Amino acid sequence: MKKFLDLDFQPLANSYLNKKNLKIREKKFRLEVGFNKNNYLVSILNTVSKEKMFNKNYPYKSSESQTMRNSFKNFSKNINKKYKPKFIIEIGSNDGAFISNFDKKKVAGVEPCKNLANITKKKGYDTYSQYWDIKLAKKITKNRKADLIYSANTLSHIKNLSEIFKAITLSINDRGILILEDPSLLECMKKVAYDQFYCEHIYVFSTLALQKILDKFGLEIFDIENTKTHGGSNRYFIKKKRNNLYKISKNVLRNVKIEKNYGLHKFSTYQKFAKKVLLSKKRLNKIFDFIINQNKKIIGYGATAKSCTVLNYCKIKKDKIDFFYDTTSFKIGKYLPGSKILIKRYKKLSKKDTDFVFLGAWNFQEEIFKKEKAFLKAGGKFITHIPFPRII
Ligand code: JHZ
Repeated sequence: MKKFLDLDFQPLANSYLNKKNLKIREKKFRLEVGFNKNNYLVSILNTVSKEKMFNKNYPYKSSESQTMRNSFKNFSKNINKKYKPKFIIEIGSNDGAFISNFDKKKVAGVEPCKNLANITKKKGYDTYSQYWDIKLAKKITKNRKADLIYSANTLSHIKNLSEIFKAITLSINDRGILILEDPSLLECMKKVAYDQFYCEHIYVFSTLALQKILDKFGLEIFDIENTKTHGGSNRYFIKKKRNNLYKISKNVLRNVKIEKNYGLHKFSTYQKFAKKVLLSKKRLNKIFDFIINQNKKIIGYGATAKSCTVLNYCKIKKDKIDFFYDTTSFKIGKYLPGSKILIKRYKKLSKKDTDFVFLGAWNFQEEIFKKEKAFLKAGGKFITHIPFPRII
């Protein structure tokens, strides 16, 4: 693994602080990103134990955005129509944004964060509040193997991919499929979205890297959908190599070609990206300084895990952003890690309250701009760093 990016010392992205903990020195780790020239995998170099990140206090809920609820709903309909699965397992079921679209008898969720697992358990969904591994896979599939395993924004969080894929291959039947959905490395590079890297995102996958990894477990990608969620993701349709039910779609070769043309198999591409990241930091700070020098007020919108990387890397603290708005109950009244900026319950934006809004949840720009039409019409401005720092 060869390092190409250094994002400084970072606290745990989803460890929001209570008021009483503000004075306590936070644990930080060095956030560095590297490239493996043998399997093309891009990953962070220092990892944090899963128990420290994914536990009963996990604050992120997938159902918090209309975009994600719609995406899961539409995709569930497609799955039922196309594959007619009788038994589905979701790895990383969070608060049930995906599984709640299915008949309770047909799905099982796996979610190690107890606070989230309890939400779907209460709704009557079979939910295993454990980390996905071979032992758990055997337990869940003791009486029936899965026709489909789905996992969105979860695999990029799990260090031991070998255990994961072994558990998956023994859980799906021979006609069964695996669908993985994770942020696309290509989109991350193109958008200079360096905030896709934080403690939880151990990997940001390319098709090139995933193909190499899957090959070791007798698995292969037979189709790819490029989706808009989370700043541009790939939805990979995967099968056992010996399963001849599905033909390999042209989309697979197309994605591989595009990634190779961009140079995702070359270290020099990542070195160029690192230079762009440095420039992005300088420009974002210039924008903040320009606004603050005019005595204008800036607030944040969407206290995302991604914001943690940006704010701590660019050293933007509460002297620059008054507070963040967020809709997530677990986050309200707490403070962002590192920058210690207060998170307030979301209120519709008004030009009377603020002049500028830093878009922490840039991946939901469309949804947010629709919601805040009145603010924009009144001359309110957003600040974004994607794909380059600017005022909108
Ligand atoms: P969002 C999390 O990352 C963590 P984050 C995790 N590691 C991951 O991989 C991705 O999710 C999938 C708020 N919001 O989705 C809600 C509003 O307040 O970009 C959320 O707190 N108003 C599992 O945290 C945050 O913004 C709104 O209108 O980077 C969005 O977080 C909308 C749309 C969102 O993920």
